[in-house]
Amino acid sequence: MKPELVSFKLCPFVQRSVIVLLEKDVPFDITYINLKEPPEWFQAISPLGKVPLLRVGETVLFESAVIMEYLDEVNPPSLHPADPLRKAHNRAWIEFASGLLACQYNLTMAAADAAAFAAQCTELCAKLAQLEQQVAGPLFNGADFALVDAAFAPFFLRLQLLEGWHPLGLMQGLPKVQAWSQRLLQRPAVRDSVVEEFAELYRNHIKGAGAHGARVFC
Ligand SMILES: N[C@@H](CCC(=O)N[C@@H](CS)C(=O)NCC(=O)O)C(=O)O
Repeated sequence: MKPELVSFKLCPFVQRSVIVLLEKDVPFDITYINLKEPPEWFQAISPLGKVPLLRVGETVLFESAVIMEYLDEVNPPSLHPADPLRKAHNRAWIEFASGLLACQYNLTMAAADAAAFAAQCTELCAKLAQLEQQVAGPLFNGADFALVDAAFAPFFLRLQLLEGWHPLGLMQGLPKVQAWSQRLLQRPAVRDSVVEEFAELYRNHIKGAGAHGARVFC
């Protein structure tokens, strides 16, 4: 059965699953909705009112980490490390990646003024410094691409754009994180995981939010 992802075009959480599906060359459908005016059918099936959803036949899955794991499991070979401890460690860092995405959202869309923006930069730098200790290099676990890499890639794709629009140097002094980010962004599955007009849409989204990030990046 062909899986169907329900998404909106800028969602980093949906992007994780798109990367996994592209890495595994699995056919899928993707339906985009407007999150500001979600259609009734979406409200009826989304327990948290959030994307991603994955529809497989009559079953609806939600939560990006759960969806990634399901897609990985039914499309072997697995992108998780085989060792249970390492696998659990990867899952823990996937959760950390979600915190990083929330921080990036606050930086771009929520920080009301320069002070709040600076506080988000400080928090992001601290989180990235934590990450530097964990990256084996060149990818998170070493040579093999894993689900944990797919979970972080949407963050790095956005960070690259933000740094291009207004250099903040958030990865300065973090050589492993920098090299990891470069490797991820070179992967076709990562590059192809967003719509063609992504950069423009992302910038307009930040502008539209009208927070301090709009003045910095747009
Ligand atoms: N923990 C969720 C987070 C998903 C999430 O925050 N999705 C955002 C879009 S990127 C959303 O649907 N927001 C709508 C809302 O919160 O009302 C996951 O990992 O799937």
